Amino acid sequence: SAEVMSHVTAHFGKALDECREESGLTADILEGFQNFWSEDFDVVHRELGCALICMSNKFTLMQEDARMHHVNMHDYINSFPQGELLSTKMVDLMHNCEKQFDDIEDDCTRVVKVAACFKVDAKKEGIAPEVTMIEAVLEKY
Ligand code: BOM
Repeated sequence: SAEVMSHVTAHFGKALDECREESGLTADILEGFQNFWSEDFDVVHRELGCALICMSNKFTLMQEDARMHHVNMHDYINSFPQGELLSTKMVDLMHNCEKQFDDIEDDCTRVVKVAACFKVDAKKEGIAPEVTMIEAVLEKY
């Protein structure tokens, strides 16, 4: 559900500050990670891909090849309130997107394409949160 996704996004997004320097993702491009879900934010910057790799590595959600670690991602999502409602769906959606861009060699470029695909598909599935929903739970993490 979108409610569960708001918790996952709020928690995952806390790692952004630790990853800004090495990724080059400025506040000018993305001020807070909750804005990833905004209609007004285009998921296009290579720096965001680099940041997502760095953030994922803080929680061991990726393998060495910068592809999703399926078991760890499933467990991570399950750790949130009602996470079991979303974990299998989210892993499936992400993997489906990964397969579509598997030919892109540059890790940061590929991951931002996967993230853009995931945003579109999550909206289609009705599990994309509103920015205000994320902001309402940011203080819990
Ligand atoms: O092949 C790379 C797989 C990882 C792609 C990362 C996509 C992340 C989308 C960004 C939205 C995140 C919302 C919640 C955090 C999920 C970890």
